[in-house]
Amino acid sequence: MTSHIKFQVKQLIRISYDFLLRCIFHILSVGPIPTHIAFIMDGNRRYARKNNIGLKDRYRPGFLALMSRVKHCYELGVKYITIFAFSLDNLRRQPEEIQRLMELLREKIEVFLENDGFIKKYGVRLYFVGNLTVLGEDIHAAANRLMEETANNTTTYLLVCVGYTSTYEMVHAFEESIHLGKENRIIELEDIEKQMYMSIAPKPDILIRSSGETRLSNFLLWQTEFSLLYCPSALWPELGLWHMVWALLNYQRHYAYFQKKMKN
Ligand SMILES: *[C@@H]1O[C@H](CO)[C@@H](O)[C@H](O)[C@H]1NC(C)=O
Ligand SMILES: *[C@@H]1O[C@H](CO)[C@@H](O)[C@H](O)[C@H]1NC(C)=O
Ligand SMILES: CC(=O)N[C@H]1CO[C@H](CO)[C@@H](O)[C@@H]1O
Repeated sequence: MTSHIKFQVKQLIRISYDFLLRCIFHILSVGPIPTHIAFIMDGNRRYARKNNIGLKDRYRPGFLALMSRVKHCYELGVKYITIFAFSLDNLRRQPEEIQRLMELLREKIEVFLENDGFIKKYGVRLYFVGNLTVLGEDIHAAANRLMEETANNTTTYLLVCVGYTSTYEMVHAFEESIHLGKENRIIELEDIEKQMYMSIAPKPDILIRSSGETRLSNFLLWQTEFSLLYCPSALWPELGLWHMVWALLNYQRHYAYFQKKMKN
């Protein structure tokens, strides 16, 4: 009997807590809202180890967390979300793990292509950013199809960085600028910026990296000069609404500073 009551009290506390967070979220939505939030989804492996999740399902909790965070952001009015799925460096991990990630990616692309409830509801345009040949032919083709299917959407954007590293992006952009540059013409900053893969979006206002790591790990080095960095210790699947509230509060507190910096 007492354990039953204890359970109910716990439930009640949890529901009140969620309700409270939602209220705070609503209050914050009256203030300035970032246009672009980028995520480094770190800590999936540690989370799986902590919770005895096998290799097969290692990335599933992380995917659920991702969808939940993305929806909250879109509902709040954030237009662009960028996620660091896996870098070129990640590909040096165990092949079995890469294969799992690829399978999950393929499965999710197929779900999006077949049942576009999420895409429709939020008017999402999907971009895969980076050297997509690392995906292999099948997944590359599916990714291209998904990009084409959503190409007319303009409400929100989801940028999925795969086979991406910042240094690779820069080299690619420099090469393109030189290639496109006319003879005897000095290459300007804008020429290079235009050739960056990420030029499809404004620079991120906030970069969140989970699991307490405070490195950028070759992600958006060019684009984060004025971004607010937030590195909560929560592992990626544990990153919750509370962390988003905290990031938003910090953003709003420093909003005047960011505005000034961005203009200069
Ligand atoms: C993309 O990656 C593939 C495979 O690693 C490589 O062969 C190719 O040169 C890369 N493409 C570019 C444009 O760098
Ligand atoms: C996007 O718009 C163009 C031009 O209106 C149209 O030809 C194309 O079929 C549309 N694509 C999709 C996937 O709806
Ligand atoms: C709001 C909006 O334009 N949604 C469209 C996004 O793209 C999908 C797939 O083409 C359409 O079905 C939606 O209507």
